Amino acid sequence: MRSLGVCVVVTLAAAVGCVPLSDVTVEDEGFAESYLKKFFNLTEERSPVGRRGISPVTRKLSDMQRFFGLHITGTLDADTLTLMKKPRCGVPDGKMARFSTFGGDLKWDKNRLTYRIVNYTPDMSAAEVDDSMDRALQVWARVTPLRFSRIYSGTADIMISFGRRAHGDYYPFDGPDGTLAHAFAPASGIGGDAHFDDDEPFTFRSNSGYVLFMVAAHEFGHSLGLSHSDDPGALMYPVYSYRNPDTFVLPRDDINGIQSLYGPNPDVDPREPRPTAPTTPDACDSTMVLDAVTTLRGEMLFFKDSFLWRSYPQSNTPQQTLITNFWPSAPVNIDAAYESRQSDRIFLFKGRRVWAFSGYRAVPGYPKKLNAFGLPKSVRNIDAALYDVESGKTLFFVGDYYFSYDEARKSMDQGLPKRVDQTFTGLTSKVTAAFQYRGFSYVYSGPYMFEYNLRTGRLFRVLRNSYYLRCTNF
Ligand SMILES: [Ca+2]
Ligand SMILES: [Ca+2]
Ligand SMILES: [Ca+2]
Ligand SMILES: [Zn+2]
Ligand SMILES: [Zn+2]
Repeated sequence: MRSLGVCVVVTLAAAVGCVPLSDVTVEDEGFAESYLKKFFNLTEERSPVGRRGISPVTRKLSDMQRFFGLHITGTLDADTLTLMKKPRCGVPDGKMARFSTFGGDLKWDKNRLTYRIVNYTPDMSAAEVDDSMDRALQVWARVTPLRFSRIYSGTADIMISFGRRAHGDYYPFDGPDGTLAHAFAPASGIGGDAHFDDDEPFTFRSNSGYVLFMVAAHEFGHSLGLSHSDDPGALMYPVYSYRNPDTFVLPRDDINGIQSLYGPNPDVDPREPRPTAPTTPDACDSTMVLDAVTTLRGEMLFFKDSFLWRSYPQSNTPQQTLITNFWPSAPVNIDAAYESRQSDRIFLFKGRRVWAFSGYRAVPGYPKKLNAFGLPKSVRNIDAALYDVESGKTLFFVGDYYFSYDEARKSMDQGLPKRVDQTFTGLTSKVTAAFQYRGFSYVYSGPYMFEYNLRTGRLFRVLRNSYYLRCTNF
């Protein structure tokens, strides 16, 4: 069982703005226990609670909470249960680490590996399946000495097949959702093989269904000896997230992982320009400059690069996730964001374009141009946006100036733009993000956050990013 990489890849099931569960039922407790057994090696033994009163369930709950960056309570709280209910990869998450490997000698002792696509899914054309598998293997070949060649008969190191339910190993699939695929760590025989659950809707590049290339790239990570990472940006994170297969670049954490087993690619020409491997922003980095901040149905969202953190009042711990997990069609590296209470929409700005979402749903007709908000054509991008609940106006920060947009009249206010420092005393450097929360307006400049009363213009405090976006490292 040690070589098993059962991978359940996952959909984001928690609703935007969902209300965390308040009551844990007996059913939930049973569910949680089987989750911990499956993924955190909770053993069946019903040993009496130790002298110090820490039960095995409490210990494993704490392990799980640590792995996923949740608040460590050792109890089955709402955040923990919500995370457990997301379908996920079946490989146990034992180690609390960025990348990890299956350990020991579970790696290939040769760099030339063969693969064979044994059968196909009806969801896609054979050419699309071939292409997805080939590119998924190249993801790993690009950063290692590993080379893959395809064979069409006989036994390959990596046998790739589609199946449903019981499919010839002792790990039957579970029907739609839940487990999407699984793969076995390097070894002879079934080792290295990757199986895909044909009860899933696989797709070539659409954001509905599961992108086969992404699922396969993750599984082949197991086939080569990687286990799961707790880095939410890593390909080897246990939870499936949609990413655009055409622009996917293997994250730094996965590169570090695979190179710890096989070393770097000797064929890389260092002069050749390559896309930089993305790293996952860290809330504990006190110098981090956020791209944008907004509320969304009572939560706070903090944007940085391809990620957002969501923080809801009931929770101590901001949850980091890919922006595309929320909204597959959303831009990344955004300039600004705000929530209009009037229309119950969130707007994301990047360059001259603006996207609109209502909950998880993309609002038809978007992206639109900035001038849909009455901003002059000369504005190429905005730095920040802030929706003022009291006046129903949205402030757009552009360089040293800001504009004011009336959400009800859907037009720009007269007499603007105004200088930022005229209204926001003490703010002398560039505005980088802004939002309003519980009656106060927060204007960010770099890693600092200025707290204002917008009506009086009074500056109350200068705070750090971490005031709301808490660093939860322990
Ligand atoms: Ca094999
Ligand atoms: Ca399944
Ligand atoms: Ca910004
Ligand atoms: Zn996995
Ligand atoms: Zn299988």
